[in-house]
Amino acid sequence: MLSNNVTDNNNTSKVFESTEYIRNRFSVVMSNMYKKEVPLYDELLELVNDINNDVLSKNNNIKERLEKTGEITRLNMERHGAIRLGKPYELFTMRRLFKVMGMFPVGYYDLATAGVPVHSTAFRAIENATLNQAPFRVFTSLLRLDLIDDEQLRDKIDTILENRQIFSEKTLELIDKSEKNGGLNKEDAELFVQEALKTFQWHDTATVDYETYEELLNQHRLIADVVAFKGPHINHLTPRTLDIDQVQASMEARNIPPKDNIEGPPARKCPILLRQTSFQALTENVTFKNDSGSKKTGKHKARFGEIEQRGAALTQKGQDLYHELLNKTRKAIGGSPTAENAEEYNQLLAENFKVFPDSYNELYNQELAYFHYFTTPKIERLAKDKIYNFTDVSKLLEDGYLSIEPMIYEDFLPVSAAGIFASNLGTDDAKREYKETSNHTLFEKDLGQPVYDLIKWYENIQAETIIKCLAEINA
Ligand code: OOG
Ligand code: NI
Repeated sequence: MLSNNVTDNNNTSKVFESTEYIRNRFSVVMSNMYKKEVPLYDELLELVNDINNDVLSKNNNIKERLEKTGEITRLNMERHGAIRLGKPYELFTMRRLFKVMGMFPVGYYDLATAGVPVHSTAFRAIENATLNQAPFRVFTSLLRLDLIDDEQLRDKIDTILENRQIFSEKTLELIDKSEKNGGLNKEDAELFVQEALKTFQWHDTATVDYETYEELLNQHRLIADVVAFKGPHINHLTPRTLDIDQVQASMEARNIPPKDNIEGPPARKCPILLRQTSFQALTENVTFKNDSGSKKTGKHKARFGEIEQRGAALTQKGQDLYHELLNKTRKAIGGSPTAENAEEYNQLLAENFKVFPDSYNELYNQELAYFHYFTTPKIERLAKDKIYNFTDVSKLLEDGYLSIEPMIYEDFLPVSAAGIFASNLGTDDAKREYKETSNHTLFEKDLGQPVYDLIKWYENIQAETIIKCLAEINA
């Protein structure tokens, strides 16, 4: 169904697989790999699936909304993963690799302010229809060596990273081929998926000796995770749930130890943005080798499980209000919540968010969220002699010729990301502060292109749905 009958530049009769097909295929093989690597992930998928089915069977309005926006078909396929890269070449090439699957960098996230020496983007599809067909995203971070003040260690890291190649020869060849021809045929697409997957797999042998590992770890646990291994192992793969509170409450019964609090906004009738929780990183055995050939076994914590619930995408005004209320709550309890004050934090968060309107009508009226527009059967009754345009939209909506459904937030939240990072790091790491912050320009230079602007993306998609409605009305 997702195959695309495209011919290549030379107009030969080769048939390319669609990028959606390749992306879905990649998401499936990655999920199968992660199930084997982290068995708790499989358990979590089962839990999320049960809860989603339960929510859908009990709430017809949620089901209808998801059917209308086209999200119902993607719900159980939806995943995001995360990787951490070491050097600019890796980010540059990762962009090219993801493009083969129709994934593009959206947004810039600065995590240095939250004590994590990386900056990031998320690779994902950028057309609404293809997002529904293949909803796979990868949060991708690049280590910021410029934030490491120990010059000697910085040089050492530089040398280690200089000597590593995280992509197989075959992957690089197929990226070239896809760029040159404008796509990959069935056989090449499958080969690409299998080869590219290798970059994301876990290696239980470190590339450095134990002393170096400890030195990296002492600088920051995350630096050890990026630098001491052969490649950027996927560190979590997150399914989407329709009720994260129910997942959080059911995790312990299944022996999946949850994080102390859910990141993001509080529970609401109309969910906004993104709420996330996770289970603690596994402690895994790693073999370290030294020059004399002797081996030492140590432990490494990096890979964890995460679950998310997605809600309405917010306008700049909505995001500003979200951050204001979140910061107010964090400030009142003295920063990130801990196991001891998680309950107090949740109560205060719910209290503070009472001023954030909790009906889709109000979110629309106050221009706090983005919406998909739909025509209603009533448009048959509209006068045929008038041409309708953007200025008529609110009146058409008011009079019932149009209806709206919230647009789902497709991206990430830096404060939540930092909270997830922190729950998997020692407290000392979580409290670190880096003086210098955002380096958006350098990130885009290393990436090799600008990232898509988040707000502009939602505005454009919203406008697209309005244009489609107007075309129907004016037809
Ligand atoms: C990335 C964490 C960010 C999210 O859901 O916010 C993320 C990482 O730990 O590498 O995946
Ligand atoms: Ni995540």
